Amino acid sequence: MKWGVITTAALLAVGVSSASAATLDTIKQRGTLVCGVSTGFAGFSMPDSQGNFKGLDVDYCRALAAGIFNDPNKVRYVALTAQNRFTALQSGEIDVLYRNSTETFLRGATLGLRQGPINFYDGQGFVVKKDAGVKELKDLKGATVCVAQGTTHEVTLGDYGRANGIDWKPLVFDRVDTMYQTFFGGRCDAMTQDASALAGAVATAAPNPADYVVLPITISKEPLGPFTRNGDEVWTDIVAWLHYGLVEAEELGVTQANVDEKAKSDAPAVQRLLGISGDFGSRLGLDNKWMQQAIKAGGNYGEIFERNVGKTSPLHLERGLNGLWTKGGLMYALQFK
Ligand SMILES: N[C@@H](CCC(=O)N[C@@H](CS)C(=O)NCC(=O)O)C(=O)O
Repeated sequence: MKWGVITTAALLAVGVSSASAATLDTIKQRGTLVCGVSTGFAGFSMPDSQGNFKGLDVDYCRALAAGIFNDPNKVRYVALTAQNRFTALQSGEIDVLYRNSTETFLRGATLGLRQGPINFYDGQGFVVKKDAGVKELKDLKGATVCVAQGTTHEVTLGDYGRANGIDWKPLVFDRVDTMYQTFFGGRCDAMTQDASALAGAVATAAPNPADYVVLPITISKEPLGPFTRNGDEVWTDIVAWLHYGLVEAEELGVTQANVDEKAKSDAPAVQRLLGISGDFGSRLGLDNKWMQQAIKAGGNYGEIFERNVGKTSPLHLERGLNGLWTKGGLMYALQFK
């Protein structure tokens, strides 16, 4: 009996270390994390005028690099379209995909990929010109609707139109910049994508943002989160616990500014999160202070949200579903225990 237990434990330990050998070891040897992001989606991942990527997804890449290397700049960004994002991960071109990607049954079950904790709850929305007088989706009967290829939106647009007798005509784009140019150039009556992306598009790509309105209607759930490859449970765990750690930090009031001070706290939950007790990081092949390093890089979940997409950002989004569970939202961290 005793032997049986020891043997099982030993086998499990071997299994864990061989899985972790893959992605984390490759990243450590390379000295850089390779993060798949979008080609340009304001608020989530978008290069600034110097070519530096900025956004909520980018801040997750930075926090992850900081957790591994204690340096948020040790990231190489690979800009991916909706069409080529999953193949880039399958082929090993990137270590992790943080690219406003909706988690679905088929993406989880058929692509050889894992879906991590949701870092943004979104929904498919519509933007129209204010003077078009569109009040509800039925007003878009016969309308041309710009939509991006390879997205959940392409499918949902068709399903919703058929189910509700709205004969809109999809105009499908491979490149999002061409889609924006076409819509803002007046060729489509409406454009559909994640509501957050529409807010970003109006704020950054519209010739005159005040001329457009994002309708207060969504036709789907779009839970966005990170993707990793099957077969590397440790790496998938690291990506998952990074998110839980950033949400837990918000719950516990640990911020980018006070993380050093909080590391001296004797509150058990804070000590475990920040690696003062519990040895959590080393169980994943990381420094025990990995979450301290990650929080120092860009703050907790709430700080990342506010800076990139919140009320004071160009997107002006409310926390809504992305608020903490204690404040009516869906952000809920598993415990570091
Ligand atoms: N969340 C949806 C849509 C994601 C998506 O790719 N959206 C397009 C626009 S609707 C985008 O962000 N494109 C940015 C880019 O291609 O760089 C999905 O996972 O299918």
